[in-house]
Parts: sequence; C-alpha cells; structure tokens
Amino acid sequence: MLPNIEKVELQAMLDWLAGYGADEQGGVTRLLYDHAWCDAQHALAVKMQEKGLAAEFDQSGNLFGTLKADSGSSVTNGEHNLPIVTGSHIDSVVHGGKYDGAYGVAAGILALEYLKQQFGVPRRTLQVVSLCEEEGSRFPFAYWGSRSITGAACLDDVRELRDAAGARFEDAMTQAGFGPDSNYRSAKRHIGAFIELHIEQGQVLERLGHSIGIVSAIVGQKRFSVTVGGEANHAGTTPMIWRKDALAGAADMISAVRRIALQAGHPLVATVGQVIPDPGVGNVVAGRAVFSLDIRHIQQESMEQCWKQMLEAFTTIAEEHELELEWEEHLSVAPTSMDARIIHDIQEICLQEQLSSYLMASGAGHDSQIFQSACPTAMLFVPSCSGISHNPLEFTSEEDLMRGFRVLVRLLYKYGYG
Ligand code: HGY
Ligand code: MN
Ligand code: MN
Ligand code: MN
Repeated sequence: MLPNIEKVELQAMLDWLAGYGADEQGGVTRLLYDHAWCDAQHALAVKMQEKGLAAEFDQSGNLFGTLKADSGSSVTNGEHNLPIVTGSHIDSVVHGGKYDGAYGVAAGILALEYLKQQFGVPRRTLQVVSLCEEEGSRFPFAYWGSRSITGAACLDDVRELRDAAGARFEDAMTQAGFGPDSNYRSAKRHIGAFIELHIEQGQVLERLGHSIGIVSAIVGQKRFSVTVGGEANHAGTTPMIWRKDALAGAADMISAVRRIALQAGHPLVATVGQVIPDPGVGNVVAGRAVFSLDIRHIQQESMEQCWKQMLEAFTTIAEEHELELEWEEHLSVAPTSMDARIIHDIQEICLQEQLSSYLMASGAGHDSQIFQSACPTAMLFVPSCSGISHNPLEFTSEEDLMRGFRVLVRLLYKYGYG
C-alpha cells in the first residue's frame, strides 16, 4: 500500500514551466517549435534527468522520460512489456493558461520521481511524455505529437503546412532541431497504455462538488477553414447592391453557424474563433474572407448532420450574393470512449483515497482520443475554477492538483509495481 503522499513541488513546477512562453496578457503562449516551446522542452529534458529519468526526444519533438523496468522482471510476455505512459501536451493556445497540458506533464514527471524514490525499479517500464503539439494553434493540424506516435499522421501530412506568418512546418521543425535528419529516433512507437491527467476546462466538477472527473468518452470534433471569395472594391464608389462583399457573406454564414447550433441543442457546440478578411482594411470591400469552424458532439451522426446543414446554409448565402465558397477539413476525430478497465481501476483508487469521482464526457479534445485507437487509454480531470480555460485566468487550486496527482501515482504504482 502506498504511504500517504505528502506535498510535492507540483505547484512550483507549474509556476516554473509557465515562465516559458509567459506572455504580456499574464497567460502562456508556447507554440509548436517556437523559441518558448523549444526552451520549455529542453528545460523539461534536464528536469527529467535531474529526477532520475532517462530523457529522449523523438523526431517530432515529443519528449519521453523513462523509468525502466527491471530487465529480469516477470512481466515479459507480449504487450505486457510495452511501457505504461502518462503525460500530456506542452504546447498551448495563444494567451492560454498555465495548467492546460502542462499539468499532466509536470505531474507525470513528479509521479515517476516519487515512485522511483519510494519503490525503486518498476516491474514494468513507466514513461512520462511531453507531447510536442496538441492544440493546432500554430499550424492548421492538431494532435501532431500523439498522431505521430501512433502512426495516425506522418511528416508527409504536415510538411507543407504554413503558419499565419507563412513559415513552412518542415522548416520550423528542422530549425528547432527535429525531423528525419536529426539524431532522434522516429516518433512511431508502441505503448502499453496511456493515462492523461488534465484540468477539466469546464465547470461540471466544481458545480457538482466532485474532486476527480473520470472521462467516459471524448467528443468528436470536425475543424474546417471556410473561404468566401468575392470582389475587392472601393468602399465609397461601390453601391451596396453591386457588391460581392466576401466579409459580409462570411458574417451571414457565421450567424448561420450559431443559429443551426442553437437549433441542434446541447451538447452540440460550434465555434468560429477566427476570421481573416483580405485585404482587411476599412475602406475596401473585402475580396476574400477565411473563417475557422470547430464543430463538436458526443455522437458522430449528429455532428455530421450539423455540418451538412451548415454547408447547405453557406451554399445558399454564397449563391444569393454571387460569392465563391470553398472549405477544407483539417481535423475529423470521432467520439471516443475510454478504456473501461482503467476507468474501473481509477474508480477503485478514488474510493481508497476517499475522493468523490464523477464519470463524465469531455467537451474538450485531448491526445487521449488519439491514443485510444492504439492502446488502452484513460483520462482523469481535476476541477477548473469557474470552468475557465484557454485563458490566462485558468486556475486550479493546489489541493485539487494534488488530489489528481495522488490518484495518478496510485494508478502508475498499480500498473508498474503491482
Ligand atoms: O480544443 C480543444 O478541445 C483542446 O483543448 N485542444
Ligand atoms: Mn487546450
Ligand atoms: Mn489540453
Ligand atoms: Mn486538449
């Protein structure tokens, strides 16, 4: 049985990590392969080594810290000698919070350090991974870290993608020291199970008064870029009825997104978070407008149905205003149920720890939904204060952080030493 886990330097580590990419809004901005991201990953590699873990990068920039099993351990057959991996992502949204992703990375490092100090070499290899990219904040491609590990994506899928400044994905990757010509091993690997500790990013646990969220399933997601083509023209000399105003057309389409989503009802959510008009100056009728579209639902067919209705509405608006319409889907992930056996183990540990746990769906996407296609996977949440996330005001109390940490340690102990 594990002794009572006293306080570990979890809060201090999160404060330290938030220093990498600290932005002017009091949040964190750490984007794939940018300076803050590179400094954070390399600092974490040093931290892992200081904590007695073998640190190694892969060609995507994922960072693994390993607590190797005793080579003579009896757990030898088949997939049982594949490592148990915990962790989360090190990248952030722009002006994000200090807990999203970072909490799972920091807790994983400290959990392996604690287990090594208390119990020495495990019977089964345990690893913590700092996944290189989950958010899709810089390049229009999400879950690059987990998808390159499971083989769901490879460099050919991303090399030509451009960020908002026009930088090529592959150039950013190689300039950061990664990629196929680096000395690092390929990202693709097999793992025995994946466990992700994460903040809830919503307010269910806080409102219902539970300490631990156990994720039953993660919503499906479809992400698009929608391009509306019109005719740039003079704002003063072009009568309203003769315009092909791409931004006005996009605005009608964005209103249709909200109308259709409200008609569909909870738990469907649809978000337009970004609109880029071209040329984007006040005295020119926009010739082009590109907007993002993020649709989520726990049921695949409802999500598909919603997209179909939205596309019909966009097409009608484009025809009415003689506008061109194009769209590109750059993420389509199905709703994903988590592993029932690990869920059961987490529920048992919460009972032992006398922590109230709550089985719940995740409205946020996570790397766990990528790993679940490759190995048994589970997620656990701790409460987010007022449910705020993807915002510098994101906050979780140290007590709540420690409760999630203790459950993670017990789960890793069960799988690594039990
Ligand atoms: O958008 C999401 O749900 C996740 O935080 N990347
Ligand atoms: Mn996020
Ligand atoms: Mn996250
Ligand atoms: Mn996520």
